[in-house]
Amino acid sequence: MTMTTVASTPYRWPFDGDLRPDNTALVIIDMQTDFCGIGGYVDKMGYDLSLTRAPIEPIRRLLAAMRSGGFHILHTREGHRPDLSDLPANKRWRSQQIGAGIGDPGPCGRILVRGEPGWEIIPELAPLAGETIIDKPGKGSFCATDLELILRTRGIRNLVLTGITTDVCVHTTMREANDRGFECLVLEDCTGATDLGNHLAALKMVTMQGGVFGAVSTSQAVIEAIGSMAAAAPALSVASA
Ligand code: C5J
Repeated sequence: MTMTTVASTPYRWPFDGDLRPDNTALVIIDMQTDFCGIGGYVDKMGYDLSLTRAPIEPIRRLLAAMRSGGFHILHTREGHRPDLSDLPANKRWRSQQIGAGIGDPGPCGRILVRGEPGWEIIPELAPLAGETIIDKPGKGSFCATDLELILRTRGIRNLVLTGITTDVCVHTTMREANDRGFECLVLEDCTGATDLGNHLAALKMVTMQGGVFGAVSTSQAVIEAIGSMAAAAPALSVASA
């Protein structure tokens, strides 16, 4: 077996060098207008949108590379049913305290409600037909979704995690995935938080205990690893001919 790994901290990822397009997915978490667009949920809460918009370009480049490399691509969207039957009362109450009540009308439609303009994935990172979209009511992508079933059915065990926000939905998803035995890599330039300190702290947490939830890297390192796989492929087919 050819070993391909990504330069990352605190270990080269994945741990066993088994990185292939068919066992690896790019997961793009919650790149929705509500989290990075003008008039969306994060904007209504008064946070700095430049922090949650910073990963857009790096993700766009990585997405193009992983699409052409034949990797699995998954997108997630956080949002609630229009009747709010899946919105816990405490989540709604907290959002109201900060002036961005989930389910309330806003400049981008009802905040964090499925089907509303603010809930849509931003056009720069729009899913292609055939790419999986996971709709989730919570922070983690495994809670109350069919994500695990889809990953296991497709034989995916390596997850490259990107999106927003680093300290909330990306971290919760990484922790859920790690506990289920998935091998996770989070990319520092393809994630962002509503607070830079929280972004940096969330990344640092991953690197403790030999990589307590996985490893941390950059989009460039993943793109280079994909390039080295592509460069090795013709040599392998010549060698086996
Ligand atoms: C939050 C998310 N922060 N996508 N959602 O409420 O991180």
